[in-house]
Amino acid sequence: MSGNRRRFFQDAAFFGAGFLGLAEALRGNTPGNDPQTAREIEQGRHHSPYGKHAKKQVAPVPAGPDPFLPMLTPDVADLPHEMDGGVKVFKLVAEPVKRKIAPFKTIDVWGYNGSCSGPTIQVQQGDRVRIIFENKLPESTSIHWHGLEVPIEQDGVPWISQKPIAPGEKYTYEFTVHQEGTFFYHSHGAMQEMMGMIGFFVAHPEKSYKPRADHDYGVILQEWAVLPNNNVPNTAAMEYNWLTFNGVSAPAITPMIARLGSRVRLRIINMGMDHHPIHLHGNQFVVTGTEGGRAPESTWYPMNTVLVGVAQARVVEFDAKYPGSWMVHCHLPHHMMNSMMDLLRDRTIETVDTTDVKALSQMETLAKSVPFEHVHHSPIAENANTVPGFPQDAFMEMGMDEAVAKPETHGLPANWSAGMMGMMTLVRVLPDKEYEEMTQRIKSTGTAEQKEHSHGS
Ligand SMILES: [Cu+2]
Repeated sequence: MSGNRRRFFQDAAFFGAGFLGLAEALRGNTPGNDPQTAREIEQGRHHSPYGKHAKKQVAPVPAGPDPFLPMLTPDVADLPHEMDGGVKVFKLVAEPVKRKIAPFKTIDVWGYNGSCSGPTIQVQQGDRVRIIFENKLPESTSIHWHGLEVPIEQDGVPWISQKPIAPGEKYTYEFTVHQEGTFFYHSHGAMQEMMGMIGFFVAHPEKSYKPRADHDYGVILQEWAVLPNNNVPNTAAMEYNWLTFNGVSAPAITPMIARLGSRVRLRIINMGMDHHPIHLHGNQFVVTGTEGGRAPESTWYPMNTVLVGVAQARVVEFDAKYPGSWMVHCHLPHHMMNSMMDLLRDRTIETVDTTDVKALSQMETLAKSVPFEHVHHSPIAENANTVPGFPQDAFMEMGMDEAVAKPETHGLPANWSAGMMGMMTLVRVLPDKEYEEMTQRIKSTGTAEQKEHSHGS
């Protein structure tokens, strides 16, 4: 078994460790009880997040990168790789994709390897990577490695650094990743970007971040303008009616699961037209990284809302101290909604449908067409119709628990999905016993991306 092959299995093993809740093996990260750090401090080699070494000359520490815990991208698979000598080889295919963004809405987008958002590429600082790219789009394209310091001929800008990759053509990118951090790959055509052509490119650090995280999750922010009864996003639009995390709208987004007492890392990247203030309920976090890599600890301060601007990455971390299902969502009001126009189909919105009976019957008709069970909406006052401004949120709820059920939603209260819309998901912080049960449930039932992880090559 070659070293590289062994290294791959090592990576896979560490993925399994985190996913199956065996992250204890990775814990004990304070400088006092982390052998690596303790040794570095002892030998005067402990270095800052910038990588500046202490001046003192010391004997070399045994070489080799630290094992890392791969990031999980809910609802998106990892891109598998093979080893060729010392090179990690990925095969990336640009192609049209049908993406089910809600139980009643599938859109025609463009992505990579059948996925939109594109599959997650994970490497480690120092890796040599080769991406064998194939264009199955009806037009030319190229791939830009956003934030990565690569030679100009690898930069993926049509006509500037390479010729456009024509339909049916293959092109090979190859470079060494000397950085650590949260990067992305995307088409360098603006309309293709808005058609969905983006994915994570995560470079895990050669030496583990301190403190180490027990869970690592990634979210891609995207926006879509899809007219009623249409499936193709209008990429020239300036207004959006569908907002997604990893290519899925709430409540169809898979919740993130964390063990009570663990440290959670959440990486968020934005490839849209708007900036998104991402808010976490019930917890404070610190921003530990940007699209430029790890931020020095001296810059960390408590927050619970982080603005993720276009083309930016923000990495936040928090200690999951409080059990519960905590919302993570964009706080722009119109990004906390889904378009229901498709459900109306050839019906018109009747502004007189503001009474309980009429609204309820309309919602029931819509729900039946999907189909899912419609739960009676929250109570309204008897004289609601006499109050100027009514209705606002009344009649907006459309619970669809069963239509979006998966292992990660198990145990949520009835009608939990009614208030979940747009860019919105949950971090479910579970005590040990529930966490173990949940990981067993996920393991035995599984979802597409997790199966991908478990047999990846
Ligand atoms: Cu937003």
